[in-house]
Amino acid sequence: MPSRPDPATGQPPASEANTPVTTSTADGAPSRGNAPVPAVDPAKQALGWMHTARFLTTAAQLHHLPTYDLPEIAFVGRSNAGKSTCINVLTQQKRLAFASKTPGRTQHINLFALGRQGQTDTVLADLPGYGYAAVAKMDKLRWQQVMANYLVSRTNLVGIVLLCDPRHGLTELDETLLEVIRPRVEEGLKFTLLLTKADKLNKTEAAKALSIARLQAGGGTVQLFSALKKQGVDTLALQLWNWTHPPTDAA
Ligand SMILES: Nc1nc2c(ncn2[C@@H]2O[C@H](COP(=O)(O)OP(=O)(O)O)[C@@H](O)[C@H]2O)c(=O)[nH]1
Ligand SMILES: [Mg+2]
Repeated sequence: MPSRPDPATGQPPASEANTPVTTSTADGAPSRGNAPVPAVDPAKQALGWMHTARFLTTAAQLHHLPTYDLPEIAFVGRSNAGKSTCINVLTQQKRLAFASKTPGRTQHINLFALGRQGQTDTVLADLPGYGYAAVAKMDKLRWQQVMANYLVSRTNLVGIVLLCDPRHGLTELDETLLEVIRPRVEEGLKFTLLLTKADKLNKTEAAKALSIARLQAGGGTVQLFSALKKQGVDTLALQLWNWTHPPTDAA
């Protein structure tokens, strides 16, 4: 059976790793030598892994961005979609992604490192937000070029989280981005569309937003997320863990 390593230790999940050892008693009857170990919640462990996030580096331009021989997950979305808030809630660090709000850094690509004991096993990339109210056409084109180049040139990229405020729906720039992403998703790139600020929707609106987004996303998963209500945080943490730690056939 395939097994995944444990987010906390890099070892197989407790349920498998700690399978009690069967020994024999004096009368030859099998008995369990080890006391049962409580099951570990994989989502909690994934959150623990997310919490190890630390600032790695920043670059104003793509060609200045170092490439690491590690799986990378990119967070993209229009400005104000809730990207910084999502990264902060996910990593349970109040100011991690807001660092990118410091003047001059808003258009930078910021990388964060994830991994226990300072051993980086995954890189998170916070890509510049896009779609400011009065963004110049040239800026739009430049941004699209940066995104397209990023998606094509980051050979270590394993997954993309696209954030969208469902009250505004997918914008033209989201659609453009999806067109670049889709062929890569078909090649195996992981993708999820996060509908942010879900706390602002009632049940009917949420269901409607999900079904529309599923049609538009065309691949990957679509999920509701609320930083305020902590909705979807566990699911996303576990999903990112699974993207970067695919099961190994330990058969
Ligand atoms: N109600 C609500 N507001 C949110 C949520 N996430 C972010 N926001 C707000 O949306 C605004 C933009 O968030 P921010 O993370 O800075 O967006 P970014 O530009 O995509 O990084 C801020 O005022 C946040 O407080 C959420 O889950 N619920
Ligand atoms: Mg931001």
